[in-house]
Amino acid sequence: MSQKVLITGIGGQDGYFLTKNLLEAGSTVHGVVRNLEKADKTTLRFFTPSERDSINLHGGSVSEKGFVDEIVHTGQFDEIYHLAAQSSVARSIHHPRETIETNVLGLANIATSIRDRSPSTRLLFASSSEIFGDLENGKQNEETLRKPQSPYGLTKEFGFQLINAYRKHYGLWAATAILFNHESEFRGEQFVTKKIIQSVARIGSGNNEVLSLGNIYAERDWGYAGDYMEGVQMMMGLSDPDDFVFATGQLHSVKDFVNFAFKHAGIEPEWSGDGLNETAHDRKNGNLIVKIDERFYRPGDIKGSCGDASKAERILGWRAKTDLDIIIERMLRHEQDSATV
Ligand code: GDR
Repeated sequence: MSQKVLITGIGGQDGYFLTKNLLEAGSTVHGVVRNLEKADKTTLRFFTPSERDSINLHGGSVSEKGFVDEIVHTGQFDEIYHLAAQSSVARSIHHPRETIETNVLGLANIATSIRDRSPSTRLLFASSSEIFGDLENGKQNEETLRKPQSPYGLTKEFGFQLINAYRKHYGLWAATAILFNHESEFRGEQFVTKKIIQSVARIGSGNNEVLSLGNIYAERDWGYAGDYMEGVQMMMGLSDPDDFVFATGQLHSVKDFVNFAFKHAGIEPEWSGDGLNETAHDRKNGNLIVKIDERFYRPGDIKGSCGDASKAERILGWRAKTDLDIIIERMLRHEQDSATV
C-alpha cells in the first residue's frame, strides 16, 4: 500500500535499501539528512536522477526538538523509520557525548513529537545487537539478557526501553528492530568490512599497500543490509507492534572475512606470528598485505555476537537470504567498478 513515509538517516546504507523498496511500492518518501549541502556525498548519490528527484529531503539534526516537531507535525506521516544515529561503536567510545546526543535525544524527540503531534504515525526504531554485549549462553534473541558494553550499545538499549514504554503508556504503534551487523556495497568506510574490501580491491589491482587491523579474532554475525530492511518493512505491516531480532545465525571472525575477501580477489594470504606481531603475506609475491595495529583495538569491544532470528521467521516469514560469500563478492565488485569509473 502506498504510504507517506519519513526516514531519518536516509543517507546511510539502510536508508538506501528502505527508500528503494518504498519508492518501488509507490510510497512518498521524505528523508532527514544532517546537512543538505552534503546530501549528494551520502548514499543518495546511488539513486537514479528520477528517484533522487522524488525524495523530499529535510536538512537538520534529530537532536533538535524544534526541527523534529516541525517535520513530524507538518508531515503527519503514516510511518517513520528512525535510522539516524551515530552508528560507530568505536567512535562512541571516544565521543560518548556526541553519541548520546544524537542517539538518545534523537529518539526521544521523534517519539515525543509523534505522541504529542501525530499520534497515529507508526514508529520503527533501529536498535542493535550491541545491546546484548558479549555472546554468553548461545545465540541472542529478543529474550536474551541485555548487557551493553559501549556507549553506543547503551543508547540502543535506552531506545529499546523507550519504545516499549511509549507503546505501553501512550498506546503508540512503536516497534524495535534489533539488527545484527549488516553490510552491503553501500557500507560506510568506518566499519571493518568496508575497510577490508577497499584495501583488498586496491591490493588486488596491484597497489602495494598493507591492511592494518585491530582485533582480527573478534567474531560477528554478518548479514546483508537489503535483507534486513525487507524485514523491518514487514514489521511495519503488523497490526500490533512487536520487537524482532534480524540476524543470520552464522558466526565468523574478522580474520575469516579477510581470508574470504582475498580469495575473491585471487590472492592467498599466508599468516604468521601472533598477537600484535601477526601478519599476512601474499603467497605469490611475498608482499606484506595485513598487519595488526594496536590503535584499532577497542577497550570493551565485544568478542562475539550471533543472533537467533527464529521469531522473525515464525511471525514475519523473514529469513536472511544472502550468504556472507555473496555479500563479499558484491562489495568487492562494487569497489572494483567504482575504481574504474
Ligand atoms: P561493530 O562493527 O562494532 O560490530 O558495529 P565494526 O565493523 O566497526 O567492527 C566489527 C569488529 O571488527 C573489529 N575490528 C575493527 N573494526 C573497525 N571498525 N576497524 C578496524 O580496523 C578493525 N579491526 C578489527 C572490531 O573491534 C569489532 O569487533 C556494527 C555497526 O554497524 C553498529 O552500528 C551496529 O549496531 C552493529 O554492527 C550491530
